[in-house]
Amino acid sequence: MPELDSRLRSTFEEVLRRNPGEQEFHQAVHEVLASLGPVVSKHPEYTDGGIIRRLCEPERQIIFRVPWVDDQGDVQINRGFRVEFNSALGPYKGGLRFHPSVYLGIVKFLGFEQIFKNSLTGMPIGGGKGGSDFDPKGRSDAEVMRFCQSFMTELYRHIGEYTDVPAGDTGVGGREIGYLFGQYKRITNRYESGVLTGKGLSWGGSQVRPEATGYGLVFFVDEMLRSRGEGFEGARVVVSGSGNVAHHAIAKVHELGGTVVACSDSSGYVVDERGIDLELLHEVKQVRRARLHEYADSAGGDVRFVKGGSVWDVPCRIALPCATQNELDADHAKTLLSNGVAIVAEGANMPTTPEAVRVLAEAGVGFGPGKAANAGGVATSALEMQQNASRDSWTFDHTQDRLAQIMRGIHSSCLATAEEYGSPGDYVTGANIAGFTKVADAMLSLGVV
Ligand code: NDP
Ligand code: 2IT
Repeated sequence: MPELDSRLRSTFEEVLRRNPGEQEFHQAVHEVLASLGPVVSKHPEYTDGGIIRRLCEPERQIIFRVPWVDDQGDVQINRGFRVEFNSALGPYKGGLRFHPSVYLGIVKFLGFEQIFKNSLTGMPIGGGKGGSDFDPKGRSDAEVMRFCQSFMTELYRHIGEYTDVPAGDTGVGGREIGYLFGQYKRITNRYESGVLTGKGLSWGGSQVRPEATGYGLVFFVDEMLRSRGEGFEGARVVVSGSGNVAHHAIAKVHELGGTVVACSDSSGYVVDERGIDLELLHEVKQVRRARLHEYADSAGGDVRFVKGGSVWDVPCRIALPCATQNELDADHAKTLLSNGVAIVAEGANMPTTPEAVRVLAEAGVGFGPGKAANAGGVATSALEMQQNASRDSWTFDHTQDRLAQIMRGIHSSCLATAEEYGSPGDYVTGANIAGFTKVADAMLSLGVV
């Protein structure tokens, strides 16, 4: 890990001491603090006012039992989390993740990232995250519904349009948001649309929200390419994952003239030189909820499935990690480099390890960090809240234009901030500092709370 500025070292040591064993949280905090050296030199009020120490301590952490009954009649117990990290800019905002790997350290890393990401969008939203160690794989629809209802039976008392607004993340899509919203509505007897985002179109959802993270990522990369005088036309692209973010990133790359030749899930990856067939991918992953080898089984021809392998072995010019944290390490980065990669941009949260980021930076590869590149999802959630508040609904084209405009704004604010702080072209420094200063200034104005 790179050295921290001496004024920030004790803050990081305090984070390590207070949050033992939460490796992902330590990593996320270190990555932000490593960018803040030039900021605290220029603005001693941020360290003197305890702003950074306060930012590293969540405002509230909620952990609860989620009991539910499976299809065999057996009682299952999961653990639920909601970390309300920072509300200086607006109500806590961030997704819910259902995955067996979820524990407090994962929720805290995601919540911490969310503070800066949400700030970068320019929308009035604070940062939070939640989820459960519930594993939806292999569970029936009825089991997922009972789980969501039990989860919301506790969560409802902590959230609200002006308090905390959850949405989806890994393992939580439109189906789960529906069950969660139904239970919230039943318990509270309120049709409070603005309490959750990612809703269905007929019950308060926004156009473009399902597509927003993947589309936003590709809009961001398009800006990165333009700043180098290039474009997507003819580019060979590899995407990891095959869920919400990956699917819509692939769609937008194809629309802009690139070809995504490979994608993955936790069982392996497929290579389809003609370009990933999104209809087939949707059928396999969303309708059948099956494993990715079924894509190759159904496609036939030269389509290959590589069990357990790394999708980063597939040569490409643009690599878009859209699966999970720490999925692209230094060895993967070296393989990508030797195959001629020019741009890596994160659709997932923290998918690239710090060592891999260093390898890519040293080689001059354009690197778009998640808190900037994947901010389109939460930005469109904020547009959904805006539509709910005004009891309005916008067209697809209008909403997509707003998203594209927000992504262009994030891109230019990253570059301008990186330049201002002496690291031209460094999107990591730009995103961390631009995201941080807005929150820090709000916290200074609001006093010690
Ligand atoms: P989904 O649940 O829709 O899809 C997740 C995909 O990643 C699946 O293909 C899954 O494979 C794969 N995956 C998950 N864990 C692993 C793993 N350990 N190894 C390999 N593959 C894995 O989630 P999303 O697409 O919504 O989220 C993907 C990433 O994007 C996450 O990091 C999330 O935090 C981030 N993100 C999501 C946003 C959103 O709006 N949804 C917004 C911003 C960021 P399998 O099916 O085998 O589990
Ligand atoms: O990581 C993320 O930004 C999300 N999962 C989306 C959060 C949201 O509130 O839309």
